[in-house]
Amino acid sequence: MSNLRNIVILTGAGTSAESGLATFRGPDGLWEGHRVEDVATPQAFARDPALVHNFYDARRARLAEVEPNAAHTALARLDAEWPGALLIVTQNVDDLHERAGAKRLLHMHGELASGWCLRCNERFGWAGPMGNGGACPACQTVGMVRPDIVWFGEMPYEMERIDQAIVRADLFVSIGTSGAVYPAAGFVQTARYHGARTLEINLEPSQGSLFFDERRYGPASVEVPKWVE
Ligand code: BJW
Repeated sequence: MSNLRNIVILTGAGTSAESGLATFRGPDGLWEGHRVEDVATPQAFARDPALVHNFYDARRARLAEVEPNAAHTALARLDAEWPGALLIVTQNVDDLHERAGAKRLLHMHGELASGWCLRCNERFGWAGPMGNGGACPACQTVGMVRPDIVWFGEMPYEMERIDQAIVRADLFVSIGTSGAVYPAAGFVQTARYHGARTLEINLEPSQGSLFFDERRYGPASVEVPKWVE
């Protein structure tokens, strides 16, 4: 990595799989018979808020039981030691990157531990279950708090900062993501277009695997520390 300065790392659910958090797609990628595309939309929330709150309450509870794995730790070490620009863009709504110590990190699809009041528009830390919306700590309105998660059809967070980092990147690395969800799935092509080398780390080829110059297939907890060394 001697002639590299600027690194962008995109992470997905496969990065946290070995910590014990389920991925979205594939054989185990269903939640109580629902596809994520049917639960993670503003329309689903408007239709059946209790169902959607249940989905996120269960995942928030599960998150409290798990720990970062060797992939998170290796990325946090790289973040601490890399002298050039580095940005970890995670699609994950868990906090395992920050618990491992990563600092240069963006959550483009929101965070489980955050609530968003649709009445007063405030966002705030939310550790426990939301039940049916809870009371907003800012305006005290009951039943108007939603998970601070980017659902299908909504604009992912921090797109401007992400685009700027990708355009400048010398190396773009994609870890444990299926490449099924845009705009994240398109980052590799933008990075290539602007001259970055591209590396995929995954259990198996993703939907965009042909866009990567280098591919390393195996568990993230093994392949990420090997790459960082
Ligand atoms: C391992 C492993 C191990 C397993 N080691 N690897 C262009 C074309 C078509 C459609 C669209 C388009 N642009 C936009 C759309 C619409 C839509 C979309 O992409 N639809 C697709 C289904 C086609 N996108 C949107 O609506 C987005 N918004 C948007 O585009 O706004 C407009 C806009 C315009 C212009 C610029 C910018 C924006 C919003 C998308 C929001 C996604 N939200 C979700 C749910 C919320 C979060 C949550 O509940 O947690 O985010 S969906 C879900 O998928 C979640 C994830 O972050 C996301 C990606 O999933 P991920 O991480 O890739 O997981 P999996 O399960 O798919 O894959 C796991 C991978 O890990 C696999 O590859 C395994 O092999 C691997 N793996 N174990 C290494 N141990």
